[in-house]
Amino acid sequence: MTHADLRSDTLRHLEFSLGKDLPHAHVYDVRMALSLAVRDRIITPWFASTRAAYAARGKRVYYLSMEFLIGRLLEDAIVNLGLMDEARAVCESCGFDFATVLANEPDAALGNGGLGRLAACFLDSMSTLGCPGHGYGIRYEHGLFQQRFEDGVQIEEPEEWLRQKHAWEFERPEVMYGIAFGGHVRDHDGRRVWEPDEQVLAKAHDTPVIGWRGRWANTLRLWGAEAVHGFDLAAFNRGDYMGATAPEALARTISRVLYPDDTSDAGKELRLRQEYFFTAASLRDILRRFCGEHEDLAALPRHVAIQLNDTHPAIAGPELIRLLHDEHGMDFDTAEDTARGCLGYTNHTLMPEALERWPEWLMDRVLPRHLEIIGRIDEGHARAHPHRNAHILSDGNVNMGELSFIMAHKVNGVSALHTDLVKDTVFAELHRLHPDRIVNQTNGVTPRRWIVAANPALRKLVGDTIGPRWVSDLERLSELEPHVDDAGFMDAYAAAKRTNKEALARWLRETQGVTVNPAAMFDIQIKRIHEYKRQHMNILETIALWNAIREDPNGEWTPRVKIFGGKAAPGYVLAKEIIHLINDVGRVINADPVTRDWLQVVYPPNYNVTMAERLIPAADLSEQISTAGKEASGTGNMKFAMNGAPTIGTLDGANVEIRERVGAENFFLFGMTAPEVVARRTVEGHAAQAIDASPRLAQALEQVASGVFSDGDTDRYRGVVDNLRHHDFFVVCSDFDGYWDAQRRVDAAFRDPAGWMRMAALNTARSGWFSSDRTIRGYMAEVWDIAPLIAPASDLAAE
Ligand code: 6GP
Repeated sequence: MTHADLRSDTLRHLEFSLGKDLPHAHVYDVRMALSLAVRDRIITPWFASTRAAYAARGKRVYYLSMEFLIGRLLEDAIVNLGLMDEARAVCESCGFDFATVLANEPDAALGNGGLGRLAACFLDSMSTLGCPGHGYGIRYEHGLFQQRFEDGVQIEEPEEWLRQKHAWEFERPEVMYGIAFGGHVRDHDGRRVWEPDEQVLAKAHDTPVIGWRGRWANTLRLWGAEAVHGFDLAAFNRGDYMGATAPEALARTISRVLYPDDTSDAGKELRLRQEYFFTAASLRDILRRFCGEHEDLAALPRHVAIQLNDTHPAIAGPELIRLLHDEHGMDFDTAEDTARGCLGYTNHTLMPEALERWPEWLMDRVLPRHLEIIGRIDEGHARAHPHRNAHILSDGNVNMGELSFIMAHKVNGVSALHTDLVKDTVFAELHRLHPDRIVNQTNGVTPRRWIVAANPALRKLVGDTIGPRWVSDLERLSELEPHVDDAGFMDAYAAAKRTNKEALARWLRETQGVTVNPAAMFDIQIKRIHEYKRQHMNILETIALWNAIREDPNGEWTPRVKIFGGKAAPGYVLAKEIIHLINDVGRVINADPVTRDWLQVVYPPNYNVTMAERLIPAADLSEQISTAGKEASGTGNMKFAMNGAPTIGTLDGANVEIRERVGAENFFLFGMTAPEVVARRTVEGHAAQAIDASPRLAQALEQVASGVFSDGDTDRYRGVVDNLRHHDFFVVCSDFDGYWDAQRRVDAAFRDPAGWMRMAALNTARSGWFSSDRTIRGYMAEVWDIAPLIAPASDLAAE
């Protein structure tokens, strides 16, 4: 395909799909027209993949997830189809800057953080590998809230990505299911029959997901909620205009907002309804597809692998039993075994507040038949294991973690350490009863987005050095390793990093009005704001460093820009206080003429996937400083490593595996291990002891408490300060000195530019294992038992 083809298709869409003449076109029109022209090129491989999947009569994977944090899609499609140069030329020939056109697309922020972004990387890898499957989720009208700062305080505003037409989706009004809620269960001739009293329609919206080089495309199917009878004409005719639209508004509530919370049970009936809504619609769709191809429902596990992305779709177990037993007449035990044969469950966090539990009364009200089925699953499990303590139903709650475990044939953690902790803590007893069920699948990220699209400078250098095959075979990055001794290569590597840092500096100047020095170290912590992720430890270290520089302004310092990004759940008061503190500290420090050349704090608001794509390639240092045992895996840590930013971090989550692979000498380790953290917490007054032992920390805390950063307001940070002084569950104080020392090792290392770059390049060369292609291969082999339908890209001749 030539630039002329893409251009004529774009102009045709501009005219006939957008109804615009080029001289009058806005950037929106050009972006939409280009998107439609690119989308057209996905259709043929998409149909071919669907036909191949049907022809194979084999197994398909269904990835059920409340979140798909896909971000922007245009550049992704262009990259995967290899249309970069053509697309750029089309924009330029139309008189538009390519980057501006790409930037016009709203981020599809249909997720909170790691779990949702992982689902998006998995879709990319499944399509790249030719693993036939679908993603199933909710088409939220409002994605994750928009964050802005008012005097340093987080303000949440509704996100409006669907104000404009969504270029990538196909609405499927013919694929619609009635999803029932509420009512009662009655006995009919010895059969239990659910008589619901409410119904909402689930309508499908499909987005094709194209893999690398356009060899395969799967579907992301998102459900939108609609009312059965959307408009009450009688009410309207009575003059009750609000009442007339009430049924529609009520039904639509289900797919209206993404819950802005990634670690705690929202405890809302609406959330339970959302979970059932998309799970039930997806299962109906899966059974419809299966029944169109096969007769015998007992064969379901041979054709269907359903992955539960955390417990949010856990109701899939009882719902599948209900469909097989109540509706298709399979006997209960066979239905339960059949369901289990299909289901896999991924656990993404050990945080106790994130393990979903629904009050039985609520489940009874919303899903009465499911509560009965859950009771029966629980009793059956108790009969098989008479001395067990782990129950699905306990203390008036339905424990969705236990339900997921018992209903899945495989359960996985997301890093080696996390999987061990899953075995030893939350599911210790169930693991003992089912020792073969838990497996590990360490997370990964897609190099198509996180290197090829996000870091063109590095992509070019890697391609020039080792050829093109690394993109679908990331372990080949190791072929870069011999080049770290080659001065020419290292100069080019440093130049690529410098290009990215200059681009970030420009963006910060243009959008935030902040001037930073691209020669300074860009030290970046981007992720949800949470006490366990310890952004407050980072900002306390910043204060201590500020103090140290002021005491000795002529000392040997390393210039640093500390960059933060991330949102706090709106109801998480302490996390919001941490955001305020970072902004306050930044305001004071950035205004200090003595330290300005050495230390700056920058916190651009509204961190999202697009901002991550901008920050990560420009990073020198990756902050992965969670309390050991708390971060299940992390995936940002992998993106930084690939893009040549060494980690400062604890032995937590996938940091452990990153360090093993990149080498201990290319990783700045500090802090207690997971068992040491547990032991430390039992020491009475551990926080006070640590503060007494660290004059630096004591001083920084005292400055925060006494209002140095809050215009003398001694109340503003009482929450954070009291928590650290008296509770400190996340052992910030006890890890502080270790963190400080590690940062000084970082400073010293950065003062040797050649040594630093070598470390950065070794991080890139040794991070090939963290491709989500590797992760998906692991799921295919160990959880889904499915083979790809295309040959491995590594078998292809180099393009
Ligand atoms: C996150 C974990 O916190 C993170 O460590 C991990 O990398 C990511 O999942 C992907 O596995 N968990 C969530 O985002 C979450 O909502 C319920 O967990």
